[in-house]
Amino acid sequence: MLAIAAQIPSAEIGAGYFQETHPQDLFRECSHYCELVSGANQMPRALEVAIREAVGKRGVSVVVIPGDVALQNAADAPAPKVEGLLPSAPVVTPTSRELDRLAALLNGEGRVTILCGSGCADAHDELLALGERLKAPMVHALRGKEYVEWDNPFDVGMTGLIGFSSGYYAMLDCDVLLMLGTDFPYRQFYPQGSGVRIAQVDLRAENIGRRAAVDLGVVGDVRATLAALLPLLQQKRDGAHLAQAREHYGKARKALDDLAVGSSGKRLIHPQQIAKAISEQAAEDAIFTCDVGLPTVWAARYLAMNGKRRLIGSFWHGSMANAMAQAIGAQASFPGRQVISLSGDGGFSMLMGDFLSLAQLGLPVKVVVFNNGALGFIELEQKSTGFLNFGTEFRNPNFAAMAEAIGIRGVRIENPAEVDDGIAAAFAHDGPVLIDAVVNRTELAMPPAVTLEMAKGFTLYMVKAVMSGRGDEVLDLARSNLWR
Ligand SMILES: Cc1ncc(C[n+]2csc(CCOP(=O)(O)OP(=O)(O)O)c2C)c(N)n1
Ligand SMILES: [Mg+2]
Repeated sequence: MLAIAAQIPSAEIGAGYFQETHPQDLFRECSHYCELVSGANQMPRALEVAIREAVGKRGVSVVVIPGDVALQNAADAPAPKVEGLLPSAPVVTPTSRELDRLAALLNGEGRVTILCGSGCADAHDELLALGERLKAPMVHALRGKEYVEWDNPFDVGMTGLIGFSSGYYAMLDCDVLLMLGTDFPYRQFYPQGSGVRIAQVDLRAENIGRRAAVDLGVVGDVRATLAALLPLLQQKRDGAHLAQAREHYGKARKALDDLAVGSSGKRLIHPQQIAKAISEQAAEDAIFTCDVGLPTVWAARYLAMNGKRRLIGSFWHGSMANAMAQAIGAQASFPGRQVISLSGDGGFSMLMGDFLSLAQLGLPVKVVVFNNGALGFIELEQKSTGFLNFGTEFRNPNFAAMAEAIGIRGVRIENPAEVDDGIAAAFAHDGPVLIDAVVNRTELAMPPAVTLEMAKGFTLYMVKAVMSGRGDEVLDLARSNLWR
């Protein structure tokens, strides 16, 4: 992404002028490249550098230009050559020595678990061959979900705060952990202690070893590395580790699916039911975006990927209100694809003015608001750490009626029996739609009898246990850690 940010007139910079900020400072933290252009003679070179940085590092570049500089006559510079501006991505394969070392580690005795991140994009075939060869369960980080989970008999779910217990335990209970294209940041979820050996494959050398102490780090892209590695790997015979992890995953999956059923007659919609219905009714190549907060949890657990669908969120910065904004960008870039925003009521309200853009620009985005009347995720954090929830409640309008008032189709769903038809009608509409899904506020099971004392120092595990829907796990954790 290349962003061009305007600056105040160059003669006024540093004088505390009207509207003065320093955009190059503001955006520095969330971009790879961010520079002020002070004169026409820096152009087009600064712009070319910005483009190369954004493409090469697959991220954001920002060029800051004062209006008067933008209006200066172009410098007498040669036109850029497109070939040199957008080089194609390299194929990076480790040396044969490194591949031999990695193969030796994986060929040794012991149960292997694989942790997959977004670096596994385009490597589905190689991953499956690897899982088969090593009889290894695969856990994914959230950003790996869209590349790893589908049609994958080795998948045992996600790890992390909002992950599955099966993902967590498959990583904890192994002898060798192989990290593939992942920078999964929560160190607490990596196996601790000396018993487990860790190998990491990543294209970015600087990422190796920064989350967990690795025994072997290999620089390469996942697909090319696996293709070169596979011929060196022996077929493992013992499938017990994989079978155990799969069984655990099957149970976790079933428990989650059981939560996604709506009981008719009961006027309480589980948000899980909404998410599952969205997944079942969405197009084969739909682009989903999900808000930070509980919508990310529902997306991670109930949206089925297939290699053609995409799932986009603020998975790194974790910045609220991302989903509709990302959906606008996705729909503008792919006018022919179905784009569905899983928005929180908090997130949606935060950037509600931009909702008008859907009508203004004619973007047929389907915005699903999980209307739970609260900053649900925060409420959960408060409760699960022993605090009374505070300042989290909303007095919401009828979002569907509001949408209709501004010329966008609004569908309000208040009853489990209306979910399937309501979503079908909304998706069939040829234009933007808002689905106001009135869902249960307190959805995830609270651990019984948590005291502040117990919660101290266990925040992460508490929240994790709550997320897994199993309050009793918290007591187990507290018992084994505190009362030993
Ligand atoms: C800009 C920003 N502000 C605050 C937060 C902290 N935060 C994370 S999730 C969340 C609540 C989200 O509420 P909502 O959009 O209603 O989703 P819910 O969890 O209720 O489904 C908050 C306040 C954040 N991540 N980003
Ligand atoms: Mg909410």
